[in-house]
Amino acid sequence: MKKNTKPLSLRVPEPSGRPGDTPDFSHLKLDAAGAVARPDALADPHEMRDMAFRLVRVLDDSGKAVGPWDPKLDPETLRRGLKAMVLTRAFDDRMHRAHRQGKTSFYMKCTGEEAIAVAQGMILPAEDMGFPTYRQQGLLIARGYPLVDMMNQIYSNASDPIKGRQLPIMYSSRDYGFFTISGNLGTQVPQAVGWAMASAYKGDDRLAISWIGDGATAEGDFHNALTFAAVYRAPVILNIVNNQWAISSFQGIAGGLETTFASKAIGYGLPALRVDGNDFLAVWAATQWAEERARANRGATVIELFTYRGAPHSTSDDPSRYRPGDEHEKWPLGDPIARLKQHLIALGEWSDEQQEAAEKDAAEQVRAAGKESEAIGTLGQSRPSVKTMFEDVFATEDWRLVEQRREVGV
Ligand SMILES: Cc1ncc(C[n+]2csc(CCOP(=O)(O)OP(=O)(O)O)c2C)c(N)n1
Repeated sequence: MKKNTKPLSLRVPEPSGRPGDTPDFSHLKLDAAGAVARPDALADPHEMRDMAFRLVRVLDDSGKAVGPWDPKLDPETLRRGLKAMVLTRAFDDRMHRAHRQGKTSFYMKCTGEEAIAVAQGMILPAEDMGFPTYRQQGLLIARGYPLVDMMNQIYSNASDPIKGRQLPIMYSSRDYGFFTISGNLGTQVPQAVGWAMASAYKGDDRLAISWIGDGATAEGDFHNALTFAAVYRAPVILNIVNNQWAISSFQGIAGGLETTFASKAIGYGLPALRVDGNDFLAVWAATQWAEERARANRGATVIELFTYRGAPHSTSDDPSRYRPGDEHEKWPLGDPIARLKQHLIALGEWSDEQQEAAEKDAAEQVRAAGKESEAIGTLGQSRPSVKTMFEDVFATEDWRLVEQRREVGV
């Protein structure tokens, strides 16, 4: 056996801060707003590889939209986006509280990530199927899905659209372009690619869009999906939401330390954009770029959305055990709601009073939906008929299930 000068050892990546440490983001290389060029949407992937290592940003520190990626949205669209983000946050806050009050068994917030699903849900029509994770509730909210139906699902009550069969927040709505959420991380990405392949195979006009977290990119499904998307030029937008954390694991453990998540696309021959995920305008512009490309039959785009998970991973998590308590406040890309608000105010199209009114209105919408849903029942107070437990296992009735149902006496 050969001897090394030093025994071999493994490197185990560690985050830049642990509880009690001062948050340190000095290692991040953040492009200034407006600094990154905008390639033609039909560009060849090899001509734009550097995009995977840059950061597309539109809103500067004073809230001004600058540079070639400014999507030049009209104030009405901006206000709609802001209100949808505010509503998403209000919904999260109420449902998180509902968990603490014992009204539901589980909840997950998307605090700090609202711009992503809201902007993308506004750009693409519901005919373009979304393949979300559990952190894209903004997609349903931006598309006007009834809040009361979301709550009924969370409470697994008698009006739960998916009949109490799933963990809270695992929504499903074909009509709103929201593919059934699965608890198994990453599975939705190859499914999105397959859906997009089917659309192209049929000569249809519809696109697919998927999301995956930074942690889940370590799943094999993510890599299989990229191969298929590239080989067949599937009309799909493949988002990676890099919120820095996968429960208690920092993004370096999933492979984000040596390179960017966007750059993983390069090895598959796919174009990649890396975007400030807390900048509503940058998310909008990048998504439109990818959409234009897909609609022109140039295939898939990978978009890394650089953001920060502001809330605990879920109601079962306590982040103070593994990261500095004030890390979120120190996040250099700020808060997506505050930044869009600042932009609209700078344009003279919004005010602190209007913001306050919008927040009050959102809280009121959520409260009204809450009352309606809670009247049907919170966790355990009302539930779908036990009989439905045996339905939809197969498309047609199966004698074994019929027997089991009879044994239960329903
Ligand atoms: C295949 C699989 N492995 C593990 C889990 C448990 N799990 C649920 S969420 C999660 C972290 C995911 O982190 P990330 O992909 O970064 O998304 P985020 O929660 O940060 O949005 C893990 C490990 C799971 N649901 N499925």
